[in-house]
Amino acid sequence: MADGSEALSESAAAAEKLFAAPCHFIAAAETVEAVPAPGLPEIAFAGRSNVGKSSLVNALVGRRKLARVSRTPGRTQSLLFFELGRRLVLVDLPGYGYAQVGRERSRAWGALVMDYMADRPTLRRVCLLVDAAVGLKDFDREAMALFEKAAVSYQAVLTKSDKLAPSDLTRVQAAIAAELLRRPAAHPEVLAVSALTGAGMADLRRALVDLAVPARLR
Ligand SMILES: Nc1nc2c(ncn2[C@@H]2O[C@H](COP(=O)(O)OP(=O)(O)OP(=O)(O)O)[C@@H](O)[C@H]2O)c(=O)[nH]1
Ligand SMILES: [Mg+2]
Repeated sequence: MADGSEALSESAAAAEKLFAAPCHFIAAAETVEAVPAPGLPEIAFAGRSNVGKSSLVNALVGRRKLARVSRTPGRTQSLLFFELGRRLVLVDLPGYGYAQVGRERSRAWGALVMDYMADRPTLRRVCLLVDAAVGLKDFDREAMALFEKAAVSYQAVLTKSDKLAPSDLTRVQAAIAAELLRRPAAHPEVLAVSALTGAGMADLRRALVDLAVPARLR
């Protein structure tokens, strides 16, 4: 068949192979000094506290307890670095925008993340996670402004898609895509995933595989 479906299944297989590779913790950084030296291409996962960043990192690599998931928002407070198959680094960022964390901590978040991003040539993309049932909030827009300032491209990924009916999910996805059209650093495609059911995970893996070191170079 020359209709493109072969190419599609080829990239899907390549993506599944990458994310099935061994993944291990490399470092936790609470200060910019503790951030490991840049090496492999990196993808960072950002979003409000409790949006499901750690759950998504675990689901991507098919592990349950790699990154710690918590019922208490604001639990991940450092940048967590995980190496995948010697081809890619995944970075679980601390969450922002949790009321109890307060303005002071929120500024500290911005400063730490900005310090990390400002000088990170290996950072290929930020996945900006947005709870499908909550939508974009001003905290997310502030985060986008920060990524833009650091000249880092980002892609919106709706999390917890299992909480919404398919028609509502499509509506939220379209509204966010329309808003992101006005932001040149934003990837035009808005994905939707559920770490709980696995929905959309293959699409997300496929969107990220091209950012890794190609398998043939390993
Ligand atoms: N229904 C549903 N719940 C989810 C999903 N992903 C995560 N959760 C729940 O959301 C809560 C927060 O998940 P985490 O992965 O710890 O969120 P986080 O963004 O890493 O949170 P912080 O590190 O505190 O910023 C937990 O109770 C998870 O079980 C999902 O796909 N569907
Ligand atoms: Mg977390």
